[in-house]
Amino acid sequence: MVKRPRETKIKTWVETVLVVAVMSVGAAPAVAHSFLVDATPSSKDHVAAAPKAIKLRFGGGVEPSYSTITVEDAKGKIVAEGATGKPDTPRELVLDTPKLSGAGRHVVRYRVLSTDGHIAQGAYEFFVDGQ
Ligand SMILES: [Cu+2]
Repeated sequence: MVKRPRETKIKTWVETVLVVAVMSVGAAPAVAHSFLVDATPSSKDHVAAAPKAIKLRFGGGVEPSYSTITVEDAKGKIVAEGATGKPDTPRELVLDTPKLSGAGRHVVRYRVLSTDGHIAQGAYEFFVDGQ
């Protein structure tokens, strides 16, 4: 009879963990992971000239010092890398691209640390039509 209360306790603990796990899964869509919600230029955009900066906006706060954005030009060469943020816009990251030039398909890749501890990463393309 010494074992009984302990078994009950463990069972209760397991049940609690399961309930919390199920709740977490159910609540997942409501939790604002820092997915990309907007970008300038945006995915599939056609712009007349190479942009001087890439701006990404996420669904939640991001940590600039643990985040990276890169841009590849039409030749696949990385022409800019980094990410800066401002305290008053915690969901935005900017990559200055002063050396970006030339027409064609450009690829933006990002890997960011969300303030909730998750990593969000992805890539999209945009097109420079002119020049
Ligand atoms: Cu998250």
